[in-house]
Amino acid sequence: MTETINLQRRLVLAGGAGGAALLASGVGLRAQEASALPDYVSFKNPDAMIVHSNNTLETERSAFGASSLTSEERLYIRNNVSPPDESVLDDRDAWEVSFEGVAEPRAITVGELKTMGVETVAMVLQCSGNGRAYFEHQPSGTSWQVGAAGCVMWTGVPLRAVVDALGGVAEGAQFVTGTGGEPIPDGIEPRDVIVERSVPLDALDTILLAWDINGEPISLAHGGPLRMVVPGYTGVNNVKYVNRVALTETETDALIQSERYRIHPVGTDGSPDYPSVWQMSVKSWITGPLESAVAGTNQIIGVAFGGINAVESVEVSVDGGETWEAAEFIGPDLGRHAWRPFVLARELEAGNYTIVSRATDSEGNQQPEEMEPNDPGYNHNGWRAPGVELTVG
Ligand SMILES: Nc1nc2c(c(=O)[nH]1)N[C@H]1C(S)=C(S)[C@@H](COP(=O)(O)O)O[C@H]1N2
Ligand SMILES: [Mo]
Repeated sequence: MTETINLQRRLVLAGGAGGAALLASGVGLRAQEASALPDYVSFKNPDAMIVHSNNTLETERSAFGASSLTSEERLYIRNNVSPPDESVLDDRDAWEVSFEGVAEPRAITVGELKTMGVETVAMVLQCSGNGRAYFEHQPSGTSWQVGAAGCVMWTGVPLRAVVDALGGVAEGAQFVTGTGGEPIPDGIEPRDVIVERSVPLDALDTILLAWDINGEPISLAHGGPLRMVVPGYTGVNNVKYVNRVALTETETDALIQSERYRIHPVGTDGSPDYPSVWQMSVKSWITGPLESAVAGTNQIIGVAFGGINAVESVEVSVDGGETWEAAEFIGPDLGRHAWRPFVLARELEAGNYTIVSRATDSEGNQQPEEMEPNDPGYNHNGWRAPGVELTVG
């Protein structure tokens, strides 16, 4: 609890004081008080973003409100490498993807992919490190709170349709491996920086190769001209600027797969012996009110999702988890992989409250109170730490 409050205070302070020093210490700046958003994300709403660095921008918790979908203007950003040159968007349909590990491998342009099938999925895109700030061992890496996530709608061709058109899956394939098309700087070993991720072949039936986000062509920042999206899997598996899709017998040996993004004990190094960050677990958080509220009826709102499963229900507690009340979902159900905003209308007298939420998925999995730590601080879904300290007056 105190950790959360301290973080919030530090974020507020960060806006006023010496920005550069605070950035260096890993605490984000509120964008409206930072000098500017980085150029390639200048379309973002500055009031909605916390700038941790050029390559890491977090959505302000209050900016989620009760929305079923997150606009590109508010969606978080996480780039491991600098994006390709903007000129790749001059002719989006000319972008080429090579398909391997199928009966008839070949390269296909986005223009041709658009003739092979079309589907839309709403899904939570969430960085594996979302909630890292809540681990007590202070993992290295961006101190994301709740805002390295959003719910977005992607439109593209089902990978299954492309694989079928290419004669089906090659014998022995166990993984779908997608490669990001960022140019690799000279003098660097490609394997060390390439964004290449493998996910289990099971995901083949839900993966889309997407060209639109929320009904518009995907911006460069979010992976245009083409992104491989894997519903229910953490952010890193959703490869932007995808230029190769291979059905492979083994996982890629790129560092981002073999050593990084693994769940390993605090103080150890990552390796292929530990589980990869793949499927997401059930999670929720309160999005309002966040600091103060007026005595009387309050609409306590938040978002909840099941990750790889659908979300079934969500409860809210105004006394830090002593007693729970069922919240109601708001708006349409956008499918298994989307989040659902929720509300609890609650009478609150003047006083101090600790507001927390706890979701359950369709398989009966419920968010734990505390999250077992792992060295890099991935997959946080404990309900206690993201609680809100609310003063009602
Ligand atoms: N090509 C490519 N794909 C990528 C990345 C990247 O750096 N390059 N970052 C990954 C990570 S770690 C995350 S959390 C998400 C972030 O997606 P966003 O910036 O669109 O929010 O993209 C993933 N896909
Ligand atoms: Mo990420």
